[in-house]
Amino acid sequence: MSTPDYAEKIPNNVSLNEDRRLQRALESWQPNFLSWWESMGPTLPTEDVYLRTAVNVGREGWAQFGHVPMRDYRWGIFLAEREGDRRIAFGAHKGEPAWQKVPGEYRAELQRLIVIQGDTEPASVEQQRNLGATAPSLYDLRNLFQVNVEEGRHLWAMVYLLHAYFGREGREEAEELLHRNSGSEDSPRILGAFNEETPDWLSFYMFTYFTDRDGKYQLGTLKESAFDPLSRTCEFMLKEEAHHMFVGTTGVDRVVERTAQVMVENDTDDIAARGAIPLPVIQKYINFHYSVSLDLFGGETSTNVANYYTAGLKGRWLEERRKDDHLLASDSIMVDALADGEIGQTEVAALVGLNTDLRREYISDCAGGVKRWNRILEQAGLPQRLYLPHIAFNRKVGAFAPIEASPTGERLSAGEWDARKGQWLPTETDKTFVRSLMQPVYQRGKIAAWIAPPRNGINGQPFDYDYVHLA
Ligand code: BYC
Repeated sequence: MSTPDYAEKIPNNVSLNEDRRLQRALESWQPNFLSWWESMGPTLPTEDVYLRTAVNVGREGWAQFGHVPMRDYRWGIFLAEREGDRRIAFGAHKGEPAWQKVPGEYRAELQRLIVIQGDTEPASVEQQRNLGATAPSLYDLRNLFQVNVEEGRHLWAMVYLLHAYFGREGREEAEELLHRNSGSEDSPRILGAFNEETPDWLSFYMFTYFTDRDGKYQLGTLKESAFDPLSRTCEFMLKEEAHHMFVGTTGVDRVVERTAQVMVENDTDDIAARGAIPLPVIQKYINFHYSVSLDLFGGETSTNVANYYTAGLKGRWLEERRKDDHLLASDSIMVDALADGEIGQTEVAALVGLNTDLRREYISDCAGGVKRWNRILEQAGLPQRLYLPHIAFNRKVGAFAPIEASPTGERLSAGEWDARKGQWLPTETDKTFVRSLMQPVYQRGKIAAWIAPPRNGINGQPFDYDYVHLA
């Protein structure tokens, strides 16, 4: 029997062909991944899709574009190049050389972080699997599939780490990543937002804006990790992640643009009957996706995160640009909290407040999108504005989980919340309406009536390019 050429079969820059044990382990995982992709991945049958495939890690030419059948997409393993003498930038091991192996004392925590990260990647593919059936254009359909295959590659990235560095337990966890499923009663995905549905394209753009952005920030903190292979993997994943957020940002831009246009043309806010999405519905979708994404950062205070930081496993956003001692042992931070039952803040040790620190970075980034969308409204001459709801609104994790609050931060009783939540979160009627607009448009250069076309195509191609060939 000839030896399979894994350097070919699984494109990689980790010298897979020099490690037969690892090759075999990944060989036995690969068919399981493919059968997961077949049963839980995109449902719309396609012949091929104009996809970007990662082929290298340098600054230039790291990806190539071309029409490929999705099943033949090359899910490769790519780590950013190794920095010669990388030193740990924070925590108790600050200044020591970055680790090339997993220290025994931190094995369990590192494995847990990698499993949580890995679990989100296939979850999002599962959440988005039916969206192809209602794509507003071939351009959008292609972007959906691009996001899907890259989330698949990010799963590979985490599975590589589990297989290469965590022995039998790591291999078992890699199997579990294919067995848990988004929304499953028996074995759901680990984090809350990844068990929610993505049933329509407005949800998809909101998800790629708000939830993929959590991915950006979490990957940014893992990129600081003392465990060098994790750091290098995350660095490369962030490159792909940028496109996912572009899809979200410009997707919401285009929905708002079309809404504004229809409002102005008809001189009314009541545009549902005219086939566009009313601003209050867009606001409710923002409220939902933003609040469930805030939950993804964990509690406002967390001893887990303090331990991760001190151990050097997970840093802060842009750790090396912070002007402090990178130990934080004697610092404090004000975190959002219930103070005497009121929504307020309290002072805690900086280390236990690190989830809050990261969430704040994320929140100010999110505000950028709202500013863009409001500029679109302003340019259309409309007085309405979109906003981010209060941090205590609709929270299921952390300090505000036990209470209810309005989008402006007014504390509510359970009864008031029940009576009013339909004003703030998408109701069944809103969702049914949005879904009713979701009719597929598969003709080249055509677009659904509820969204504006993009300004530019992908990789210099025009909007009317044949981005997807349906089967
Ligand atoms: N749902 O100590 P705490 C992405 C659990 S997205 C359910 O405050 P910690 C992507 C928590 O596990 C990025 N449970 O939490 C985006 C803990 O359980 P134990 C994904 C939750 O550990 C789009 C307990 O509650 N990556 O890449 O400080 C498409 C107490 O919590 C949730 C990561 O998240 C929740 N939302 O922080 C595709 C990075 N939140 O210990 C991909 C890795 C918390 O009591 N993960 N819990 O059993 C981490 O850094 C941290 O584990 C978390 C939580 C930030 C998630």
